[in-house]
Amino acid sequence: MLSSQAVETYRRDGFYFPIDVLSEAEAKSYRDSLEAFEAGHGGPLKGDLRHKPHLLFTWLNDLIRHPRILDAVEDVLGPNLLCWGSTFFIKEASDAGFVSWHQDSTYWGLSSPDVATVWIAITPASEVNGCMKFIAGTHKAQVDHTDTFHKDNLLTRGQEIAVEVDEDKGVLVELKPGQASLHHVLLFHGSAPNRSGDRRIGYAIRYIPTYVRQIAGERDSATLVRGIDTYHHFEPEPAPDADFSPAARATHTAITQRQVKVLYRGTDRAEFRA
Ligand SMILES: O=C(O)CCC(=O)C(=O)O
Repeated sequence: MLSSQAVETYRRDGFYFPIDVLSEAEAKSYRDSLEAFEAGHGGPLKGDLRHKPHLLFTWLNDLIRHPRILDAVEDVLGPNLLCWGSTFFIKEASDAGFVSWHQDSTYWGLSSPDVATVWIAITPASEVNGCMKFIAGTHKAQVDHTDTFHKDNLLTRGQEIAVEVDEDKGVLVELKPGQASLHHVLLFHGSAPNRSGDRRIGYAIRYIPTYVRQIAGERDSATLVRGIDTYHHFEPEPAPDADFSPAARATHTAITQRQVKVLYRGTDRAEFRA
């Protein structure tokens, strides 16, 4: 899927984009599915429903296995792949929500930096609506973070990088609906508020090779999406039998409650905020 030059760019810079995954019409149908659910359930998707929603909705469980996505991820992480997580990053129109500069690795508790995110634009992602910004070449080492718990920060702890970030070097990750970016778990990235009149919707999927382990918390779970898992470091996760079914909700609640303990370890919080 990725050219050798694209793989080299990913290894050198810690990211690569754009990758054409869905057509604009397919991206629109994902938006429609999300918004049909929201319309029947009291408004914008919130809290734990934004996390691991592929365990709740069949259409997202299909998306995490999309061959074009997995082909690109295989090019950088190899053939045996688990989906460890996924998150909707939704910024409402003219909303103060933002994402501080951070490295994903900071609180995930994973044993290796061989972790990649595919962020799919369900709506356009532009400078005006608060697309992500990446800083090339910052994926070589973990740096310290400070937890701010800022009310408008979309990250769990509002964590931000504690060293100076040269914002002028930020590369705008502008994407059309259906396009994706790929970024390394150590890459410095963040995003500004949405100043447009429409929602900005992105769906971030986190992939790991099967040899990675959870080293920070209780036993963790993940979904095998390609190849074979000879390590069994993660409990296998069931795909939802139907959208938002009682069984899918029970599984999702149990799994996200366990995950929240890892993400908030060392604090007195135990609930996803955004
Ligand atoms: O959607 C955003 O603006 C930020 C997403 C992000 O931080 C991530 O996918 O790791």
